[in-house]
Amino acid sequence: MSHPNEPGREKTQGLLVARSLFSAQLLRLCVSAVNNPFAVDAFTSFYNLATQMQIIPAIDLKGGLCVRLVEGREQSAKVYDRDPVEVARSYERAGAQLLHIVDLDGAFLGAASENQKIIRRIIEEINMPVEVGGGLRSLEDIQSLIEQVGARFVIIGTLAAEQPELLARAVDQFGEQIIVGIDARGSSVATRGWTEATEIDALDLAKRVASLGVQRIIYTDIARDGRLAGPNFEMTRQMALTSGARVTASGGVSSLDDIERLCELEGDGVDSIIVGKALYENRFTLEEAIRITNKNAGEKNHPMS
Ligand code: AMZ
Repeated sequence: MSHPNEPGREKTQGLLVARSLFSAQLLRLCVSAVNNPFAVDAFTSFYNLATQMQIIPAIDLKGGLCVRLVEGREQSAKVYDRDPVEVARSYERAGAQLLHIVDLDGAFLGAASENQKIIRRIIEEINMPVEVGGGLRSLEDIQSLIEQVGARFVIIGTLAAEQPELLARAVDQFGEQIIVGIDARGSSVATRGWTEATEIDALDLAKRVASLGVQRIIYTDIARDGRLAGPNFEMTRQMALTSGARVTASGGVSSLDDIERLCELEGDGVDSIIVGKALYENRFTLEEAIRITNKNAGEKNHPMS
């Protein structure tokens, strides 16, 4: 008979605890899927996203066109494509599993903009799920984006920094469909289209939103966004370690080497990478980036081969 303190027994107990936690998570997701039909697909993508590092292509919309800004400055907008629906289709053909869309007019205005019509068309035309942010400042905005426009996930920046109690209600209602965008200059969070500097520390905000139940944070180093100078690896890593939430790296990704290096942060909780300008500027293709993450996942599963 084995003794309660034997290592084998501890291992079995550990496995049992892990299994029951996993079952509890499954149950929670099933219940939320029944209560909220929009969560059914979120359930699927939860596992897709969890299996290996994801490359998430970005479409930033301004006046209905695909643009990129430099460090988020409205005046720096450069139009890269006039047909966002076709850009989205091309990303899907290249193998993306999730599309990131920012309604820049919404972020600057603080309200949903005309871009939502295009976002709805994109969602109708493609099969992959879409995460959308920019200008969501109330529960109604969030609900409408999910239920009327069809966003799988919504990204909340300003509201998360300014109204934590409202964020908590959004998380209660929409669970893991709520993603918080933490955009920072240095260590300080910026809001309202990045036009307002706050005194909120980015890592403190990450901890706070995670304690409210937020499971995913998209971290952007504003000083690197649109500059193709490489992401802020250390801060991205710290964001994941400090909060315990899963983190999407964003801002500055410029080369396949950046992708390789971000893959090294997977163990710390960084599980996805947003790529924007580098694709438009042909620094590398989406297929090449995805190939790197596939190779990495293969090596993880078969370390000796
Ligand atoms: O480039 C900008 N000036 C900018 C931008 N890309 N401003 C906001 N955003 C994005 C954030 C996040 O995804 O990265 O909009 C979302 C947050 O918007 P809001 O309105 O909730 O703060």
